[in-house]
Amino acid sequence: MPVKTSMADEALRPEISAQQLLDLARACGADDAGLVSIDHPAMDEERPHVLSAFPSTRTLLALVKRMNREPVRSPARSVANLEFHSTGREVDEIARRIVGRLEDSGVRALNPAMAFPMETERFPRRGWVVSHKRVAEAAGLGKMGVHRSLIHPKFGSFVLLGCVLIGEEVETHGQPLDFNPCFECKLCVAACPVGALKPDGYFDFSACLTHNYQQFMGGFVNFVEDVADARSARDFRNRQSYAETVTRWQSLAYGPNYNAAYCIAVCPAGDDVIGPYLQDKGRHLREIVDPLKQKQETVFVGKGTDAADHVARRFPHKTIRWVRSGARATSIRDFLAGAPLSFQPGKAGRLDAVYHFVFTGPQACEATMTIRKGRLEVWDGLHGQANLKITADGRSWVRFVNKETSLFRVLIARAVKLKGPPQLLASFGKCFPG
Ligand code: B12
Ligand code: SF4
Repeated sequence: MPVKTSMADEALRPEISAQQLLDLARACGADDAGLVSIDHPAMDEERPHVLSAFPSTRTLLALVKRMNREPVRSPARSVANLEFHSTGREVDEIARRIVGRLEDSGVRALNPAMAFPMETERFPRRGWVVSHKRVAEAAGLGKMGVHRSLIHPKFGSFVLLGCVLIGEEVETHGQPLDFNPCFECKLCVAACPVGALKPDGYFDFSACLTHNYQQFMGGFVNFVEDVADARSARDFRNRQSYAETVTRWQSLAYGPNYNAAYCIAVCPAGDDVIGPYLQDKGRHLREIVDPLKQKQETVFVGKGTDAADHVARRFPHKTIRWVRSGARATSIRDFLAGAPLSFQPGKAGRLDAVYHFVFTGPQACEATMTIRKGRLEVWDGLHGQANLKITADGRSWVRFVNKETSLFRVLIARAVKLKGPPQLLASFGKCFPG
């Protein structure tokens, strides 16, 4: 590809224009593309992760690839997942092709994965190198809707995202959209089998992860532990059904077996999508939303979770399969970072309390958690007047939250000490049933 090279002392530094990069993205197969500077304020949270993967990053080239709509809408998971995987592979190939072409022109660039593989030694904290949603939003390629996925103004929710990190500055960047294609119809809220999406925009991360990602990542760990714990083949079959074991094989052989992506399937937003919906909303419900809601299927939920209540109330024809949480804290850092992700607003009810945590030992640190009006806030350090103060050896606390030891044992061993009413610890536990 043509690259402008400046004269004499600048000759070693190739110059590339914004338009050349956007044209290159399209030539390599992207359906849309946009540019963001690494210095953009929207990149504040991403910057350290991006620079740690590619310290020379100056510009991010956001990529959009559209998915075919009907396969994504199908109640047949094999069909929808094939579309996700095929488009996902295309995104990775497009990004890799761009990097190759840039490298041939003397421009340094790097392609983070579309989704997998991830930096799994950081699981269950942040495993991804860069948040493609954030880059795409900042580049003006769409906005996140109620369902938390990016909605492209033309292709709607039926897109997968990628990006290329580029070691050069460009003269112009994209501008975020001045409107959100999401028009808050809440069809995504109604279709989600585990109620992960709330009408007010709250996202129950653990409900989504536990059901949707049951056959891989943390769900796979649970599967392996069942293999290890089983006393015989018959005992194992009581823990994992024949179909579940085969599904896990399929996930390993052909790619993650997502159990639902109904939030994307039912979304009518986007210029290419909305026409038929506006013409006949009843037909959209009958032909696209209802088959997913009415599908008789297994739904994976943790005991005592909001998701379990939701399935029983909204989808009694679906079969509940009780499972352990897919995400697990292995350190105090994980516990503090993961608390907002596993918090269950429905279980918090009217609880209004401030918790102080003082962790001792190698993982020593202090933190405050406030639960009020069904919301959890977590801060470093001790703030405000505590209703319950918990002083705990970090390792024992992690074992306790993972249910590897009981509260009785850690209290007797004085590995955990409470100052305040112990029933507040029970109320706290109910908010994190996983
Ligand atoms: C982590 C992740 C997930 C997590 C969390 C989703 C989320 N809302 O962030 C889970 C496992 C639940 C998930 C599920 C799905 N995902 Co996903 N996922 C990602 C990933 C790796 C990063 C997401 C991200 O940017 N988070 C950061 C911020 C911007 O997200 P947020 O919504 O503002 O806030 C949430 C997260 O920060 C999360 N969070 C905060 N801390 C942590 C820590 C951990 C460990 C995790 C996991 C999450 C997490 O909690 C916040 C509140 O919900 C991207 C790939 C990538 N590298 O970008 C794909 C991506 C977002 N996923 C995608 C898809 C398609 C899905 C599924 C449809 C999968 C499927 N086929 O069934 C579902 C849809 C769920 C939904 N409604 O959001 C697409 C979305 C495409 C689009 N149009 O936007 C992406 C962009 C992959 C891609 N390259 O196209 N996903
Ligand atoms: S289904 Fe409706 S509410 Fe949900 S993201 Fe799409 S437009 Fe927004």
